[in-house]
Amino acid sequence: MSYDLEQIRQDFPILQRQVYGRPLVYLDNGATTQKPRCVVEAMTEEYYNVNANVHRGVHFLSQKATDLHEQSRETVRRFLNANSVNEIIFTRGTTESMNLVASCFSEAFMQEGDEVIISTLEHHSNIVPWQLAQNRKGIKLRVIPITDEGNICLDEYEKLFTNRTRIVSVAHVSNVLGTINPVKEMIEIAHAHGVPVLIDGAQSTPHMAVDVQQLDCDFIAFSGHKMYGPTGVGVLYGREKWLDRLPPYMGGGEMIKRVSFEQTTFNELPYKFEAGTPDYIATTGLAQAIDYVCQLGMDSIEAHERDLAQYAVSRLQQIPGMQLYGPMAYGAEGAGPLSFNVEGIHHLDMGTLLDRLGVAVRTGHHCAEPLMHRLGVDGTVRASFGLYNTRAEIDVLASSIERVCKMFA
Ligand code: 7TS
Repeated sequence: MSYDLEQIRQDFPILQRQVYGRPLVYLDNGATTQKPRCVVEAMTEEYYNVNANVHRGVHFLSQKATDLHEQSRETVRRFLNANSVNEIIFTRGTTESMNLVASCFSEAFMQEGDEVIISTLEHHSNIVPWQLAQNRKGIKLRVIPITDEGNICLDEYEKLFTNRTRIVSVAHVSNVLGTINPVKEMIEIAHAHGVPVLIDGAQSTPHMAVDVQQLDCDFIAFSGHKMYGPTGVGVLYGREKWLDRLPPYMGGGEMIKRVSFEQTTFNELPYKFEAGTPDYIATTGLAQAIDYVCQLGMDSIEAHERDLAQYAVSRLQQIPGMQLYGPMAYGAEGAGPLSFNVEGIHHLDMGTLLDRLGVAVRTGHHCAEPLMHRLGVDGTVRASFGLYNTRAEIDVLASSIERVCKMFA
């Protein structure tokens, strides 16, 4: 642990509040994270003192706002170690980034009968956009199975490649099981077949260093709000050679060079994919959040969250009737999210009663219904950790689960 946890917690005002008269124990970071003061303050400061639309004004404020917005893009580039800012597209979040690729890639490169490979443990935002493409273009989804422990079957993955495979699209980290997929290896395999790879980085970028050149991925998507930044902004990284060849996603201002009723030409990267006024206040907040986590160090954050997750596994495993899901339940290292059910207690009841004890967790299918079918459950309780959580909070989680169990006994 190389940062001062108690001091860090002071940066997040919400962590000082109570719910139902109890201290808040916020363990729903997989859904969204809390915001440090610096993020909110940078956004407020921009609204109060800089606000103007970007890329279109000659006046002072517009140029200032544009500078801030483009500096934020450079911050994201550095964060991902991308080659160029042309490869950083601002979107509304992971969902929009995934839809952009599914829509534009299938439009440009997929014919009826062509195939996309996804996995059993995907979030709906990496399933449904491909099904929309299936409806439009007649493409096929091939699904990598998982083991009972919740790991991707790599052998089966390799067998799914055919001469119709056009793209692989997989999560880096499962939002339900915390499985860390071997994406580097999966990318190597895909590239050996001449197939590009889209990574859903929603649950990895907040928790570990992600280097697009080291991974050698072709696309990666993530959300600002899951990594201590604001809602409404996310990123799509795309290799320039692919982005250049994709058609635009939405039409409108900013994404064009010249428009006439006869013919329109499109803007250069990254603007070709950024129709309309971007949420330039949110990009400022996102850049602040990135600076914040980088100052703590992604490796320190990962080490801390691994410790928390390991500790949570050891505490929860002692509870009678506890069923933990995913690789961490079988001894694998990981930083969470951690899913569980307790025998005889519905996940919704567990979540509702934990809430009354001040513990915020998520319950249900976690937007991963096919994974629920594979696990043979209709939902789980999920605790997901952030950089500010403490071992003491895990103790509260464990003792609160025990209290709920007693109520049901
Ligand atoms: N992909 C993964 C792996 C996710 O966990 C999520 C959100 C998304 C994509 C979509 O992100 P968005 O920011 O565009 O909504 N996951 C969750 C969750 O696990 N609980 O609430 C949202």
